[in-house]
Amino acid sequence: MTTHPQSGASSEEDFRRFMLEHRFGMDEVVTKLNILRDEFLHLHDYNPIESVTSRLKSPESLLEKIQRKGLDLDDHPSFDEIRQRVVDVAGVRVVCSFTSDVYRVFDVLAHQPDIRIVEVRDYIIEPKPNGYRSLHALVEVPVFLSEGTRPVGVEVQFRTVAMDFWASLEHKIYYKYRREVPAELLAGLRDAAETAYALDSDMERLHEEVRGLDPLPADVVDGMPTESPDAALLAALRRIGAQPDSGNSSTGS
Ligand code: 0O2
Repeated sequence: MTTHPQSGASSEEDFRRFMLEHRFGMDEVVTKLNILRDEFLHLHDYNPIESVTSRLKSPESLLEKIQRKGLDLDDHPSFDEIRQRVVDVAGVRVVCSFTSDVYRVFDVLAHQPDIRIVEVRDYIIEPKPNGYRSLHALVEVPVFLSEGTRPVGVEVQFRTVAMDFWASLEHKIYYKYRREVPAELLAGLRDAAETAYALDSDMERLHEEVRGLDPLPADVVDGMPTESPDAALLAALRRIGAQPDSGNSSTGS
């Protein structure tokens, strides 16, 4: 049976299968991360995971990336070739509070016995020239189908809130200007990326300092304003002091 992405009925079925397998793999990884998040939330005094989201590449975006990766559709590349070149058909994004959390959550996931780490790209230590920072891990997870087990590749992006804020703005600008972003905007984005990274470093330092202190009393935490320019700092203090997000206002002691 041919596995051409664009010809004939069997290809349509192959394409459906290709996308479904990626969705299953993505769902497996999301479940793993949500379990970790719930465990941290309910059984530990600190939750490093702010959010877990996922997306399957749209057919249009997949076609565009197949071409960007140098595959010629006229050559009818097989789904195996596409799988090898386009590794982010299934994508999961984990947003963490602090940079150290990014590595901590990655490490916990990477040590799960059914996860195989295929490749890691550390754009935090080595940001892209435009300022983009994130930790990218290509993982392989087994998907159990009626006909057997299939390893599926999923790209997991780990980043902080500040990195995520920057990346979503950059993504919007990139598409607004159809990839022809004016030079001064590019320079502004690079500066903003540095500012975001400096904020991450400051918050990390404060977080470490606060962690070394006794937990804050509940009445102090409850009296903290919720709207403030330092909302992120307050959120960190609250998390350490009393977990108000989970509706629990105990001191955590
Ligand atoms: P979308 O819309 O998220 O699906 P390579 O040619 O190997 O260097 P590749 O294969 O794109 O590049 O891999 P890389 O660099 O790991 O990027 C994979 C995904 O990371 C991208 O997917 C984006 O989601 C995100 N990403 C990478 N670089 C940037 C960046 O500079 N800015 C932003 N905002 N996101 C980035 P897609 O398919 O490009 O996009």
